[in-house]
Amino acid sequence: MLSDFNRQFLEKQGYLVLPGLIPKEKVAAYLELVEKCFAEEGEDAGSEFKMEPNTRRLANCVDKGELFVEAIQNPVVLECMAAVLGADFKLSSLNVRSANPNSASGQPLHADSGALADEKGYWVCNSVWILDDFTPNNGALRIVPGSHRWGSLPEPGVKLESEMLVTGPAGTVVIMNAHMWHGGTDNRTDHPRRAMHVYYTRGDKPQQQYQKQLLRPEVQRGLSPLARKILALDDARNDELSLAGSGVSGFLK
Ligand SMILES: O=C(O)CCC(=O)C(=O)O
Repeated sequence: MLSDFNRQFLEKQGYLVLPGLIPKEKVAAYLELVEKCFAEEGEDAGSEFKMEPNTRRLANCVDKGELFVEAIQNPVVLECMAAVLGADFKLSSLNVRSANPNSASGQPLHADSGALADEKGYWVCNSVWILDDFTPNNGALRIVPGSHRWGSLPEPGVKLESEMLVTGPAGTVVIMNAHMWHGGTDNRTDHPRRAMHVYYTRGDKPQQQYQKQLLRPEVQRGLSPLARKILALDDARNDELSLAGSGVSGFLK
């Protein structure tokens, strides 16, 4: 499914924009589920991972609805993950981030999990599922193309000419080599800017959120063999890694 052109673009630039990957009706269904979770969780929303000023966040989403379980198995996204991480990868976490209206929701540039590529190569790759159109004013993602190849992390407050804003309609998925420097921006509109982060890591690294511990038994019982594999539920190496120390994400250490 991934053309040579797109594969090379992802390798070189560190990102790939996939417009229309989520059909309109699905976007609406995700938004409904996301808002239901926010309403149910109230002040606690996001607490399984981290809270962030001027945003609403959800964490541990695989536990929170069949649609989220479906998201981690998207074949196009999985193929992109394999292109960046190699064949041995798993879900690290599935979170939602909603930049609040008229707020300083911007983030410093960062690489997810503060990750630098190691001797085996890249080990973090994210997919940003756009649920509200990303526009120049509503807190769209900013990225520094090519920075995943620099082997360094951004200094606090750094601003680069090569930085660009990723805008696009709801239903777009942005694949992001998560070593590439990136961050959210301020939302200067009257509406929330909501996106899902379906985040994967290489098999020999800990999950940001240890799925086996976080997913309720009834959820685990209902999963397909593919979903179990992606979640590394039957992988003893992952148990050891993830119990030893969970991989924190982004600048949210
Ligand atoms: O939602 C976004 O625009 C980016 C969020 C991000 O990079 C993060 O939370 O680590």
